[in-house]
Amino acid sequence: MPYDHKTAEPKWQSRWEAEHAFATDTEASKPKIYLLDMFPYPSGAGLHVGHCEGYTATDVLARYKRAKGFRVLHPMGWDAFGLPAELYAVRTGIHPAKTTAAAIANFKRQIRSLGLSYDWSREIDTTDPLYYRWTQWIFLKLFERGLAYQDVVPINWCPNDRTGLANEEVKQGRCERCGTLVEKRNLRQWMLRITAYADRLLADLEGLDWPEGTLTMQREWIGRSEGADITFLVAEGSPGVGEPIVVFTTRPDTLYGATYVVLAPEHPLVGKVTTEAQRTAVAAYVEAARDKSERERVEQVKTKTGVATGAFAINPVNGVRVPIWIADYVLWGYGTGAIMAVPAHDQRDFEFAQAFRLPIVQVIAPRDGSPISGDRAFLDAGPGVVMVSSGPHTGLDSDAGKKAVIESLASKALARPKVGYKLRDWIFSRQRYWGEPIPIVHCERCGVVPVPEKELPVLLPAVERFEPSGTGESPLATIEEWIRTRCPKCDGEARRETNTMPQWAGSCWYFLRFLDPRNDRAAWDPGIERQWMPVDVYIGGAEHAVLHLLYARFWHKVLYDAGHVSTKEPFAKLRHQGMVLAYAYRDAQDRWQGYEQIEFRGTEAHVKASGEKLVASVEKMSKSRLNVINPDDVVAEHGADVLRLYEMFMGDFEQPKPWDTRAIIGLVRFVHNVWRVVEEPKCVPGDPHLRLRHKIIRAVGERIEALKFNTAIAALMEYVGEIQSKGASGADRETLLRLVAPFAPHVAEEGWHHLGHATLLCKEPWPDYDPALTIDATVTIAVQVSGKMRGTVETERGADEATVRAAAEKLATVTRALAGKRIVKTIFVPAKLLNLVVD
Ligand code: ANZ
Ligand code: ZN
Repeated sequence: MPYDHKTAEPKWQSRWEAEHAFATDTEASKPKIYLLDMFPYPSGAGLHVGHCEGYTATDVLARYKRAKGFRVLHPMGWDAFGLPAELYAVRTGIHPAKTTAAAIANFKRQIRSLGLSYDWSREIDTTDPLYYRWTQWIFLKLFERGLAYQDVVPINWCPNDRTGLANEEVKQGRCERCGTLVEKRNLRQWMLRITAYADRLLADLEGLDWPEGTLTMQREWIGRSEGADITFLVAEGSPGVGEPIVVFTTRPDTLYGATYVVLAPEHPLVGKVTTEAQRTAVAAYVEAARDKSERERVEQVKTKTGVATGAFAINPVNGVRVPIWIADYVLWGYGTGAIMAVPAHDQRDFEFAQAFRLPIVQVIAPRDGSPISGDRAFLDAGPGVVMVSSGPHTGLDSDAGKKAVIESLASKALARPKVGYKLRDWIFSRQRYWGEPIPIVHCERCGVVPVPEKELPVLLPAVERFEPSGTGESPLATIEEWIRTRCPKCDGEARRETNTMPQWAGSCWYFLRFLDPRNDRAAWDPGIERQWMPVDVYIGGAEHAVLHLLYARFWHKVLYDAGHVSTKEPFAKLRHQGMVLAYAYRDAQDRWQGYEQIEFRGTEAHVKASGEKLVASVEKMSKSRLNVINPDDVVAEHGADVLRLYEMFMGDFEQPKPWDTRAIIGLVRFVHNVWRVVEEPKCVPGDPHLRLRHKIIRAVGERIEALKFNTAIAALMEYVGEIQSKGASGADRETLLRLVAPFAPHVAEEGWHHLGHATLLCKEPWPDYDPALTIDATVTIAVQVSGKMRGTVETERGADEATVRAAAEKLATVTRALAGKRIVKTIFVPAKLLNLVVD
């Protein structure tokens, strides 16, 4: 009887569920492993094959580790607050809770159809008041520790979505969501002091088993740089004479080459120092700069813009009068918002100086006197670089020079060492409805008062309209009866905070709630926390390299400091699944066939074969391109096992790879072949595949552990091919099913049942292997005569010298070479080589 996935898959899924097969084992004597997926935003579009890739990988690990005797925590939930549901509500009037519930139901149906072995009794939903009660509780912890505060800040404002955006949500000056150019607006905001943790967020990256690229992105995002604040005083004859202009520089060694100073357009000194003659031009420039976002300003490499103030400042190290300019390549939010410009040694300053004909003075040079090109030398500080034309500091190497320059000015209080960070405090409020209410009330007498813990959660009230007010306030600001409350401190009249938390909040700690999801007295039990944390393997998309993964680390450290968690870091090991791409044109699959060496560059796949280089084009899967593969279709046509196997077999787990509809057939055949082995009525006598079987057990286990799923499946294919053509023993059949089970659990259960077992295969242990049996029994030994290769002999592994020599001397080629000669010495390398040295 052929295998029918359509009946088998739902049958086993129901049985697993009925028997609670994947309930978390809490047996403390077993080793633990916490395997976590980045939980999805339940969008209306449903599951993507990219989701399936990551989820299948953790599921293979989970099933494998359970079989290896681990207690496995493998939960799933929903990151369900967010803008899409709210925008949909604005359009249709349907409450976000409704659309969210429908999307969750659909996601859950899809995930169940894949046979993923989650412990559903731990399911969580960030929009559930029983969950966000604790998100609000953590906010109070942040508030208590002075890490949550209000500030009026220029925020990125999306005029289309009518809400503030975090820096991370702005891409090239545009709203990441809708692409509208982002404006600046001054609004009262809640801020989280993530900068207080900058050094620890940086230092603790050291101990993490994370992809190098992600570590680098976090380091760059934090952007620590050591340097100094140096003071230039406004010169005689300029407005604002004597005012200090403090600049931040990482290169005090270049101070003698500072030929002008630049203020950010927002700098408060701009008005003070601008001369009458320049007033109009400066005002116009400042106005224009207001609408550009920070990132946009940094990225405008080509066209430097700026305007002179007409004023001058004094370079503190040599007394030279330098002009004061205003330019938007200097950011108000970084350092001091003012720089000393050293055009000879800084690329941006060089371009600016060229455009505005400002002097360029070289003050550092290679120590060995090697020439530099023209008047610029963008040399990094380091031992090979010395200061030149720098008065008493001339000849010092750049690192010693930095210190010396700071020291020489420190006595006059014109310089002090400083560490700068790119990291900004996190703008934590959103003027939105569909988010966690910030648990704060504003009292006229007491000011900002936290809602007492026992009054949490602050529930989202029912509303009729979801449109943001457009004044910068949340839709909650229109619900008077909700806003009006009593002050927890003085019991006087007070008003609720109407801002909500950003979408990132719920995902900052969900992995902790999974530990103890139904606890209604605490966010989690500390004893349980110690039994499971940290997350051992965390799998999700690389797009979260700096947002979620930085915020969650920050919250975790705060919780650690407050004594609520036992580990400094939440995620010990992190891996990103490679993106699943689509071919950009129809015949690309034909060009692809038979080529193995693929290199992805952007959206192109370069295929190398016998010297010629073919290019296939690949692209992201997207609705607009009509190239999205719906997992439902694949499950319906081929079954979940085939989808799972294909996702794992497509290529290296961490590399991008295109979906190739035709290659699926290979996996359909594999499932079919597994079934045929099981169905074959007779077993072969004896145990002809003993060594191969042990080898495969070893290979599959090792490759799963290394996340080399594609090569694990390749080993299984080899094994199936061999036992199918030569006949399987009883041990072969059962082992095959055990090894296939993590990848294709349904056909494996069906086969197990067919072999007469009443137990569930997912509860069975992983087979052991004997290391000795994983090594080939026979070896090929090279035979040399006086170092010259004369042939090979096959012997038992472990054969001694005499045995090998006896076999070697039977070879005609060897006999000929030895004829008439005397063996004076033998060199024997067991299992490798025998060299008969003759005189
Ligand atoms: C003089 C100099 C000479 C600089 C030189 C660099 C090279 P990182 O390393 O990224 O921290 N800078 C300081 N504040 C700035 C701001 N608000 N907007 C734009 N640029 C700013 O960069 C520090 C360097 O960036 C500082 O060192 C300063 O330029 C510039 F050969 O000072 B430097
Ligand atoms: Zn009060």
